[in-house]
Amino acid sequence: EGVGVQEYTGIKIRILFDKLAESDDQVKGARVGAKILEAHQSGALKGREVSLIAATLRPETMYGQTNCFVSPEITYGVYEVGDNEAWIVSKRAARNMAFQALLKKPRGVINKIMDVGGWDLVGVPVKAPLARFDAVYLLPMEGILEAKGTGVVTSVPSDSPDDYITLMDLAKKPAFYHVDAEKWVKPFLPPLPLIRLPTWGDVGAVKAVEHFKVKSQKDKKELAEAKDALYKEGFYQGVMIYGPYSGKPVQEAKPLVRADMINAGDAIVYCE
Ligand code: A2H
Repeated sequence: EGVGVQEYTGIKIRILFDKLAESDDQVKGARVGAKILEAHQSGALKGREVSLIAATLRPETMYGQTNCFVSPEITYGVYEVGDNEAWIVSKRAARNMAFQALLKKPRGVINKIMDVGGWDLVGVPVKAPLARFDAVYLLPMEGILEAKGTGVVTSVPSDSPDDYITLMDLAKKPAFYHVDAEKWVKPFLPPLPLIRLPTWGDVGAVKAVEHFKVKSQKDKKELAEAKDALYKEGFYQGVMIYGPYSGKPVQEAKPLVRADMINAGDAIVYCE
């Protein structure tokens, strides 16, 4: 990484507590989302809207979200934002956010309401802004770095080889990954076309993963090749083929989609 500032779009992924309360899904023998649900029903989160903030460099792809990834290895914090909200992010991100005056005012103040482990969130239903689905699910991803972004990665399998191969792994080995693939993964696949690329066509990540023979997340070399090839074209030659900016180049659509989400209260600017 250079010395420059990376400016992310922080996407608000809202927890759907009513839907969570109705579900009796289990993960690793425990009720899905039990800790966060209890805090919302009768504890420290009562009356608050609770969102995970996912850091992305590709806001124009948000129409293609099929789920959101958390790391099973990260303990996240749940932080007070204003009087009625709470955000789930890594501790490191919370510190940066506080100094960007994004959390509780004044600048620099951090009020952590509780901790929540990545595993405590797997299977929780959420609303992802601009996604084609009313509800999607939080799923585990091993490769999430705690030292980057917010530690929360929203998933666009049509355009991100990392996201696509992770979902393939979860669908193939649900018992190993402790996920209910029939309910949380398969209904959202295959990925639908969003961006057209000259070489990689309309669902670029799928084509690149197949071309470079990426069989699982563990094929690091092949995965890196797929990403290189795809991202080289993505920014300069991609054209939107879905949504209100259909027909526009990705470069033009990106700031427009971002501004739409920020104006709707569905996204923030987050820098590090
Ligand atoms: B991107 P950069 Cl469709 N650990 O969003 C691992 N990956 C992370 C992360 C973390 N802690 N935080 C964010 N990311 C991902 C969309 C997307 C992304 C598409 C295509 C490419 C792409 C949907 N996932 O990123 O190292 C997030 O995934 C390609 C680089 O700061 C974020 O944008 O440059 C991107 O990596 C940020 O990576």
